[in-house]
Amino acid sequence: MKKIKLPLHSELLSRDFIFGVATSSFQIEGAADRREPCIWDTFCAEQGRIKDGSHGLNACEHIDRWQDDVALIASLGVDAYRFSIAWGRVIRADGTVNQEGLGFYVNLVERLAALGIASHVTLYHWDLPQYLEDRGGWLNRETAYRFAEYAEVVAKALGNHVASYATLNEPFCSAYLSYEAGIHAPGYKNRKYGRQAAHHLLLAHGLALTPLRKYAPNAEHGIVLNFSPCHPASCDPADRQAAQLAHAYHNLWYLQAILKGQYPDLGDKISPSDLPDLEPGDLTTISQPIDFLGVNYYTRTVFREKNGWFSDVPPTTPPLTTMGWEIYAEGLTEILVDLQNTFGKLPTVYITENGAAFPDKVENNQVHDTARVDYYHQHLNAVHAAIEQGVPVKGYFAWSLLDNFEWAEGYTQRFGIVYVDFDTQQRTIKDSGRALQQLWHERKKQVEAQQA
Ligand code: GCO
Repeated sequence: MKKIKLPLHSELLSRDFIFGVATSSFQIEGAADRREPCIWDTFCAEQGRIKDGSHGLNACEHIDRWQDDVALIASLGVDAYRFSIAWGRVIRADGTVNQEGLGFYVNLVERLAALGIASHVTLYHWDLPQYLEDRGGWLNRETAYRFAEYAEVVAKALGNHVASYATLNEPFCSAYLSYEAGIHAPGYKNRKYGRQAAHHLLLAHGLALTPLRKYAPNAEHGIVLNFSPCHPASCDPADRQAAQLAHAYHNLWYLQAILKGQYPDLGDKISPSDLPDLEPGDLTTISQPIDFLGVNYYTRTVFREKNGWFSDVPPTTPPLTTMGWEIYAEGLTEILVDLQNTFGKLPTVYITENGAAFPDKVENNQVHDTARVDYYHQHLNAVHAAIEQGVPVKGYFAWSLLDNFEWAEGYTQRFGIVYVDFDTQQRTIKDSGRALQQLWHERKKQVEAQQA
C-alpha cells in the first residue's frame, strides 16, 4: 500500500498540530423523522434538482450508528472530529428546544472526549429549517437573529466541552450557489438575492459570536470559508480582470468583511441595486475578532471574461476527480500565502476540509484508492509549504470520514476515506484511510517518544 510521507521535520508531525476527519449533519445523519424538515429535504423532493434523484432521509444512518462511527474515528488515530449540528434537530418550528435532538450532540461530544478526541463543531452546514425558509430564509434579516438564539442554545449545552465552534460553513455556497446560481437549496437565481443572503449569513455569524463567547469562553470561535485560487484562462487583460473580479466576488467577499469590516469594491462591475441592503453597525458586528479561520480547499478555478463579468472554464486536462475538478495541490499553498499577504496577518488557520471524489470499488473488503492517497500526500505537503512561508496553519481535517450525500450530486460522488455501501450501510476503510491512519499513529508514537 502507498504511504503518505511528510518532510521529517514538518510541523505537521508535531504535537501542537491537530489532525482530524470531517462530516456534516445533512450529509450523514439520516433520521429525518426525528428533526424538522430542512431546505434540502424540500429541494431533494423537487424533480431534477439532484443528479440521481436521491435524498438525505437516511444518508449514512449516522444517528443510529453513531457509536460504531465514533469507534471507527478513534481507530484512525485522529486528534479531532469536525461535525455539524442540524439546526432543525435542536430547535422546533414552534421555537422550543428538542431535548432529544440536542442530547444526541451532547452524548457525541462526551463520547469523543472520553476517547481523547476534540470536538470541532459547525453550527450551520446548509440545512436551514424549512420553517425559516417559509419566512424568507436568508433573504429575511430575522433569520440571522434566530441563528444567534440557536447558537446560544447549543453553547449553553456544550459549552467548553467543544474545542472550536464555527458559526457557518462556506457562506459562499449557502449564498451564491443557493440564491444566485440556483444549484443548491433553495435554488434561486438572482444576483441581488445572492448578495443579500451572503450579508444576512455574515450578520448571523457576527451575532452568534456573543452567546458563543459568553457560554463557551474557553473554546475557539470562528468561521469556515472555502477558497479557490482564481486564474485567468489566457493572458488577455480582459481574462485577467475577470479572474480578479471572481477572486473578489467569491473569495474576498466573505473574508474581507470579516477581517476588515468592508466588502470588496467592485466599482462599476456590479449594479448598485444588486449590492446588499445594510443597516448601520452591521459590518462592525460582522468584523468582530475571530480566533480561527477554517479553510476548505479542493481545487483552483479558471475564468474568462464574459459580457463584462466572469465565467468559469471547466478543466479538461487530467488528472481530474469525478467531480470534474482539477487536482491542483499547489493552489492550496498559493491561496494561503496570498491571503496572508493580502491581510497582513491571518488568525490561526485550520484546513477544515480537503479531499477528493474518485470512482471507488470494494474488492475483497478493500478499496484501492491510490489516487486519493496521492491527493492527500500532495496536499499535506502543500500545507507544509504554506507553514514554511509563515502561514499559521494549526490543523488539518480530511473531507470526508464517510462517503455521503454530496448535495446536488446525490450519492454519485464518493469523498470518504471510508467507503459506505448504501444498501447495507457497511463501512470499509479505504487505502487512503489506512494511509492516513498509519501516518497519524506513527506521528503519535513520535510525539510520545519526544515526551519520554
Ligand atoms: C463543502 C461542503 C461539503 C462537500 C465538499 C465536497 O463545504 O463544500 O462542506 O459538504 O461535500 O465540499 O464538495
